[in-house]
Formats: sequence, structure tokens, C-alpha cells
Amino acid sequence: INSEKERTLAMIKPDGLLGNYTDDIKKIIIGSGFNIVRELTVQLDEENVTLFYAEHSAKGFFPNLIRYMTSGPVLAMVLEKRNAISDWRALIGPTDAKQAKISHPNSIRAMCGSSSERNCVHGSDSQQSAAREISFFFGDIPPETLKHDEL
Ligand code: DGI
Repeated sequence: INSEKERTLAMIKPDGLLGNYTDDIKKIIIGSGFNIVRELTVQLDEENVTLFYAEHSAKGFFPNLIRYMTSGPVLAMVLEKRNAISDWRALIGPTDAKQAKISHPNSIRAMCGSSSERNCVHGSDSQQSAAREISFFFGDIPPETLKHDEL
């Protein structure tokens, strides 16, 4: 069993912030049992986005992704709970927000996203990417609130 708390990097992208979805998204986060350990609103530049999305740098959509992700500030959050990584991915829904509206109508991307690019939120997809993405925004965070659940 995995009773250990876990951390993931969640981000509200520029379309989510500009569309005033922050409060609704935070209500879902808190209501789903996550603890918001850190949060930071920041305007990313091209260099930041190239680093954050390095794995997509050769893709045809990359210039559009840079334009989108630098079009306004983002809100980065470190979320903590048991199974934080997969539970947050389940809450946000599939990458393509258009498809999410059909297949996952209760997902966050269905609520505030509009396309495969403008999908309003981000979530780390593995423990490795969570560690990398958390340190991208927040550096080293002490593990003081990471505890085993009481059984
Ligand atoms: O982990 P996800 O955000 O669900 O998806 P990902 O890692 O495959 O893609 C990262 C971001 O890149 C995604 O949130 C939006 C953008 N993206 C992915 N696929 C496409 C895309 N943007 C465009 N324009 N077209 C795509 O096919």
C-alpha cells in the first residue's frame, strides 16, 4: 500500500488566470483533500517555458506553446496528499480540453480549457517530473509536512 504523502506541481495557465477560474479551481483542490504547500504567481518568459517544456521543444506546436504560456502570468502550486500526482491528473482530465468536454465533462480542463493547447491547467505526470517541476518553480522545499498517514 502507498500510505506516503506525495507532492505534485499544479499550474493554472494564463487562460485559467485571465478567465478568473482560480477560485473555482482552488475550491476543487481543497475539496479533494490536497494541501497547498506553496504557491507563486509569475510571468514566464520564453527561456522559462523552453526549460519547463524541454521535452516538447522539437514539436511543431512549440512556438505556439511558448506564445500561449508567456501570454500572461501563471499560478504554480505544490499540492500534497496521498497519490497527489495521479489524483491531480485525474481531476484535470485529458490534454485536449475539447475532447475533455465530451469524455470527462466534470474535469477541470472541460470547465476552463478550450483546445489541446489552451487547456488552462498543468499537472506533473510522474514522480520524476513532479520533482523537476517543483524545483523549477520553488527550489528545494523541506519535507517537514510529508508524513506517513496513521493507519
Ligand atoms: O501533460 P499534459 O499537459 O496533459 O500534455 P503534454 O505534456 O502532452 O503537453 C504539454 C502541453 O503542450 C499541453 O498542455 C498543451 C501543449 N500541447 C500538447 N499537445 C499539443 C499541444 N499544443 C498544441 N497546439 N497542439 C498539440 O497537439
